[in-house]
Amino acid sequence: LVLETEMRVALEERQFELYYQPQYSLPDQTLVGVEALIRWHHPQRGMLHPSSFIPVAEETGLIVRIGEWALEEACKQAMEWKSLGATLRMSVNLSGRQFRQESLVNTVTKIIEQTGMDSSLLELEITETVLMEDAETTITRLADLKSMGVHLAIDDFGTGYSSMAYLKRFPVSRLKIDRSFIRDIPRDADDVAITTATIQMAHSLKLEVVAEGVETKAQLQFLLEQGSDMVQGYLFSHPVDAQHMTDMVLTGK
Ligand code: G
Ligand code: G
Ligand code: MN
Ligand code: NA
Repeated sequence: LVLETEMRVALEERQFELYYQPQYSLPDQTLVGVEALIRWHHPQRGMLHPSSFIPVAEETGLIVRIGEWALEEACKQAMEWKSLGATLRMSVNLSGRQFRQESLVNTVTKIIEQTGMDSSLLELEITETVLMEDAETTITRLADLKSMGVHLAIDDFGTGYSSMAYLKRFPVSRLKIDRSFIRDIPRDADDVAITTATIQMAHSLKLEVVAEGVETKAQLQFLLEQGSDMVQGYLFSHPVDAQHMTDMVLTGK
C-alpha cells in the first residue's frame, strides 16, 4: 500500500526514468535498436529496478499509467535520435495487465500520434507466458497492434509453454531467447541444443531471433555460428541512461 502511494507520487514527480540497452545485428554487429528499461529514482531508497516495483504496479493496476508514461517517453526519445540522424528501433516491454487492457490499442495509437513516432520503429515486447495465457484473444490483440505498423516480439522465450500451433498464428516478428539459456553456453550441452533448435525453428517460421544476456565472446561466437539475427547483453553494454545512449548513438557504437 505504501509502495502504491509512492508510485502515484513518483508518476507526478517524474521519479521514473528510462534506461536503454542497445541491440546489435549479426554478423556485422551494427547498433540497430534499443530496449527501454524503466528505473525508479526513489527519494529515500535510491535507484530501484523494475523487479522491486513492477509486480506491485501490476497488482494495483498502476502499471497501466506507468506503462503509458514509459511508452510516450520511449517514443519521444526515438524521435529525438531520429532527428540526430540515427534510425533506431525502440523496444518497449508490456506487462500482462497492459496487454490485456481494452484500451491498449487506443493508447498506443494516441501516443504514436502525439509523439510523431514512426510506428515501424516501435516494437512491443510481451512475454511468452502472457501471450499463451489466452492465446485466441492474443491473436486478435496482436493483429490489432500489427495493423498500426508496430512490430511485436515474444520476450523471455523458452521460459513459458509455447504451443507451436500458436507460434505459427501469432503475427510477431521476433523472438527473444531468454538469457537463462544463453548464460551457460557453450559449456552446457542442453542450452547449446535448446538455443540451436530455437534459432532454427524461429527461422523456419520466418521470425527473427534476438539472443538476450550475451556476456562473453564465446557466447557471441556461438550465436554468430548459429545465425542469431541480433544480440543484446553486458558484453556490449549494460542498460544506460538517455544521455549515455545518445553518445553511443552518435558514435554508432
Ligand atoms: O531492467 P531489468 O534490468 O531489471 O528489467 C527487469 C524486468 O522488468 C524485465 O523483465 C523487463 O521486461 C521489465 N521491465 C522493464 N521496464 C519495463 C517497463 O517499462 N514496463 C514493463 N511492463 N516492464 C518493464
Ligand atoms: O525480461 P527482460 O528481457 O525484458 O529484461 C531484461 C533484463 O535483463 C533487464 O533486467 C536487464 O538489465 C537484464 N540484462 C540485460 N543484459 C544482461 C546480461 O548480459 N546479463 C544479465 N545477467 N542480465 C542482463
Ligand atoms: Mn524485454
Ligand atoms: Na527477456
